Amino acid sequence: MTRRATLYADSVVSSELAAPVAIMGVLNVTPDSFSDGGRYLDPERAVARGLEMIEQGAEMIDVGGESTRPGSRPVDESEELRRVVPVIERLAANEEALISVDTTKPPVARAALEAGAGMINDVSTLRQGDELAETAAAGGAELVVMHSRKRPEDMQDGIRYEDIVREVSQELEEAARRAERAGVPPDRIWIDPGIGFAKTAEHNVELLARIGDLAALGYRVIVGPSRKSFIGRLTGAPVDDRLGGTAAAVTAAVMGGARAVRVHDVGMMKQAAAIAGEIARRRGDARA
Ligand code: HH2
Repeated sequence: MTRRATLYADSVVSSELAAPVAIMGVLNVTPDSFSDGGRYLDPERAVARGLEMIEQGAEMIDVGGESTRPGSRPVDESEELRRVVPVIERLAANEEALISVDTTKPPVARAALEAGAGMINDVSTLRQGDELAETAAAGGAELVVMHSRKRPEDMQDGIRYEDIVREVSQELEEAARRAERAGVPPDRIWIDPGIGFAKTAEHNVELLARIGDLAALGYRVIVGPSRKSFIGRLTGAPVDDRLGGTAAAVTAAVMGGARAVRVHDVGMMKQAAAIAGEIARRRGDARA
């Protein structure tokens, strides 16, 4: 069975992994993403990078044509389509991984599914209505609802939470329920705390410490801490030197019950997730 087929069949376990954790490789076909911006704008290089990550063990590849880093500018629909569709078409021909499209625009999501993607990754928590969820439902696709507030341009302004984990949980649960009402089956819905989206470093750490509260909502949890600025804030490490911090965050997420992690450094994080997943499983056995 291919990894893609295994992912669809509830369990995201690839046969060689003892622990049920899937790796989503990040592929930004953008000039301005915070860590890999400009490296994969050329479709040939983007496809080669996607295939490389699949080779390293990624079960999913998340293709994005619009940066969401704090302060980034929106991209118009035709440009986003031009960036992602040819890359998705080529990667989807590979049966080994599920291709995801990182977009908030329903027409881009529809075109991506037609090109062979099987997952929509929405960083806007369905704030713009139900169309993305309806698109996922109509295409039989998986849907990630990621927590954020406002748009990337101004999301870091006036961040306020009384209880970050409770509020993120509530907002994600509401969005996931809306997705269900729009026709997406619950076992095709993923929730994501949105590390770095309208959050301070302390908020991100708090969320990682209490991933179990999100997992308790009953949807599969995916977490994307890879190379993000909270790691720089806590350690002083520049963006191209955050492997250790990312591995620690991946470990915490998996120990808390995350079923997938969205990362740039696929091989390294596959190792971290496998070991963390194995330890979490033993800990569960010991408690049972
Ligand atoms: N983070 C980013 C983008 N999309 N999707 C999910 N589900 N979870 C995340 O944490 C997440 C995401 C931001 O990171 P990146 O894609 O590396 O950078 P940019 O937005 O600058 O392209």
